[in-house]
Parts: sequence; structure tokens; C-alpha cells
Amino acid sequence: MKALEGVKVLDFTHVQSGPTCTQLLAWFGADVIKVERPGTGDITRGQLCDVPDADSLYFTMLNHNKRSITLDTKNPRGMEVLWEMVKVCDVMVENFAPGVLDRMGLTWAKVHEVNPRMIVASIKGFGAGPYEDCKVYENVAQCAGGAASTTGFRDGVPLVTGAQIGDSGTGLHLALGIVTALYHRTHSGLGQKVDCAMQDGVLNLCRVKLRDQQRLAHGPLKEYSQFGEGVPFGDAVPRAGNDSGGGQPGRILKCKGWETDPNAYIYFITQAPVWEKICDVIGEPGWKTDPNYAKPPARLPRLNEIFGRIEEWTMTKTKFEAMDILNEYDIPCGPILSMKEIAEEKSLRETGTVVEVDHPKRGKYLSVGNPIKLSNSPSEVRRSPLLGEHTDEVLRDVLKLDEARIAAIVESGATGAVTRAAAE
Ligand code: CAO
Repeated sequence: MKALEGVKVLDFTHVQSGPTCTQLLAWFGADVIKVERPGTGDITRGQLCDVPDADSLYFTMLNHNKRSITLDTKNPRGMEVLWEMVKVCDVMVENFAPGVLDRMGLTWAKVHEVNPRMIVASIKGFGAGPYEDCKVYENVAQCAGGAASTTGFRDGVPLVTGAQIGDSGTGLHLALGIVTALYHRTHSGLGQKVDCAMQDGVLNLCRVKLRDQQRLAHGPLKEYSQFGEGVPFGDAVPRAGNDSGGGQPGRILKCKGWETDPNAYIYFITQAPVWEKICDVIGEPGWKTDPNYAKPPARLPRLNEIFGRIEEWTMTKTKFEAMDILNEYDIPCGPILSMKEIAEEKSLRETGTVVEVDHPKRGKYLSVGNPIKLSNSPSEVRRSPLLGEHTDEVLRDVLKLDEARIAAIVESGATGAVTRAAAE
């Protein structure tokens, strides 16, 4: 049995943040029914298209294991169907702009009255406050949540990261909120509202930077490269390049081939417990006892010199050779893997973290599978639904509407454009 088998989700999400959340629930076995606007559906179906007339990878990679129903919620019959769904579903998830749900009449009070067991989960850009009415996309959240001001190099502009911590990060947070509320419901019998703001989700992932903000009041951040370089700190946490956030000095260093391969680099951390092994590996055994290098505080003002010396060594090895040698000594390090290398990595295929999926319109494509592995409820990744593929099935089998009602709904255009032939 799947972990969330029996849980019905009214998936009213679009773009990335909400769909990430409902895809996780679907992977765990929930019956996720995605409600989409007739004709177009989730806007991402048609964004960044690579194969003509097929749903984009943007959409297909965020909507596995779901069913799709088309419903025009601006049509009264469409809203009728939506309320039928509210009655039978356990969870409703949405990430519309602030105010959209209320304008549809789907207020929390009304939903709770119609189905007191329903959990209503929402993602917005900001929580209550001056920006609560703003529409928000990924990079806005990265900027407002503290990630951009702390990412990049001190002398460069703030940077956003390629990891979608605003969208997918908040989707993950919301999924945890939903399963927590589901667990609570087993005791209380009642649903509750679950809210995640993208700014809050990003800030939660930037926790160590708020830690450093407070440490600044008590003196310079000595593990930051800028300390060793004698550059004074201001009143806010600076961008720290590739310094490690954990307090152990770390850098990205060149490896053999760096002149032509943009990813021939390795992340190297000079952790105190393995310092002596590092000295042996790079051929500087004298540093083990030299008072200028032996202890972490003595090394802090010399990090540029130390990493320069380590890099002389890493440049003689490929990133994979360096990884093998360093791991023999338990020296933490990480090769900089390109997306090409990750896509081709055999072990990721074997664990189901990277999966090949077949799609009737686009053929085979790669996706990221469920990164969360449950021992008794393994996830199987199924292709995303075509637009409205399950409309009929949901009206009949889930909502149990009779033929006359279904005919009236179809005739009204609530599930899509009405052609005379279809209506007759
Ligand atoms: N049938 C008919 N109308 C529908 C519908 C359906 N099935 N589904 C949605 N709509 C309508 C809504 O009723 C709304 O109409 P009104 O504005 O007239 O009430 C309209 O579609 C637009 O919804 P929206 O404002 O959410 O969409 P948008 O493209 O303007 O904004 C976004 C997109 C992402 C900026 C906004 O939804 C948002 O800020 N969401 C919250 C934060 C978030 O999740 N951001 C991350 C997105 S991923 O990068």
C-alpha cells in the first residue's frame, strides 16, 4: 500500500511551487486531481517547449502521477463541479495570486463549513505584511528571503541560485504542512489551513545567514575569506563566495582540465579533524607542526595561501581522481557535477532519483524521481496527464454524477469548448 493511499487531493496549483508539492503527494500515493483551465491548462504546459505540440518538460517534470480535469471556474456549472470536489477531497492545494480563491467564493470559512475535514493548503509570495498582495516568482522570493544578498562574491552583484529554493523549496515545506495536518486530523477529525509564504521558505533555508547576522554584533566572521584578507565587515552579512556555511573553511578549486571544461572543479573543505591528512596528501607534512598552519585560528588569515597550495595539488588530478584519493582519507570534498554528468550517472538511475519516463506525445524523457525513499512504500513515477485527460472519469467515478448532470455540465462549456457534436 502506498503511504498516502486513499487521500484525495484537489490540486488547484500551477507553475512550479504548488505542483512540486502535489507531485510529492502523488508520488506517495495520493489521488491528485489537477483542475485546469479548459483550452490552455497550467500555463507551463506551453512554456519553454522543445517538442512541437507536446507538453513542455517544464510541465511534465512537475506533474507526474496526477489526473487532469478541465474546469472553467468562471462558469457557474464549473464552480458547481468544484464544490462537488470540495465535498469528496481531503486536501485542496492552491498557489494563486492573493485574493483569487476568495474571488472564486472558495473562502476558508465556506470550505470548512462544506467539508470540515478538508485541509486547505496555500502558497503565497509573502505572509501578512506590506507585501502580502504581491504576485511572486522564484527569483523574487530568493531576493526577499535573504538568499540573493548572501550569494555571490563580495565585490559582485547579489546572485540567485540555480536551485529553485523559492518555488520547489516552498512546495516541499507545504507538503510537510499538509501531511502534518493530515496526521492531526486523525486525532481531531478536523481539517485546518496550511499557509506557506515563499519568502519564509527561502529564509528558513538561509537560517545560517541569520545566525551570522547576529554573530556580527560580536565581531568579524573569522571563517569568512574576507577576514583573512583584512577586509572590514559592514553591518550586514556579506556575500561569501564559495566559503562554507558551516564554519569550516571551504573553496571550489580547479582540477585537471579546468582550462576547457567549465565544471572541472572540486569543493574542498579544510576540516580541522582531517588537517593532518590534508597536509600529507598535498605534500606539505611540515604544516602539521608549523605554528602558522597547525591550528585552525592560525590558518584563518592564510586561507588564500593554503587553498592556493591545495589547488596546485587538485590541478594535477581530475575531479574524480581527487575525489577518490581524498575519500580514502575521509577528507570531505565534492566534484562539481554538470547536469550532463548527473543525467548519465548510473547510480542515480538505479536508485530512481533520475528516471526515464515515456509520454504519448513527446516520447521518452528524463525526470527527477522522488528523492524521498520510503522502505515500504516505494514511489513509481508515472507520466503527467494530458490536458483534461481524466475529466470524464473524475465526473463519473469520483464525483459520481449522473448522466443528465454530466451532459448539462458539458453542454454549459464548463469542461471545455462545446462543439455541437459533443453536446448532442
Ligand atoms: N478557470 C477559469 N479561471 C481560472 C481557472 C480556471 N480553471 N484557474 C484560475 N483561474 C483564474 C483565477 O480565477 C484568476 O482570475 P481573477 O484574477 O480574475 O480572479 C486568474 O486565473 C489568474 O490567477 P493568478 O493571478 O494566480 O495567475 P497569474 O498568472 O496572474 O499569476 C503567479 C501567477 C504565480 C504570479 C500568482 O499565481 C502568484 O503570485 N501565486 C502565488 C505565489 C506563487 O506560487 N508563485 C510561484 C509561482 S511558480 O514560479
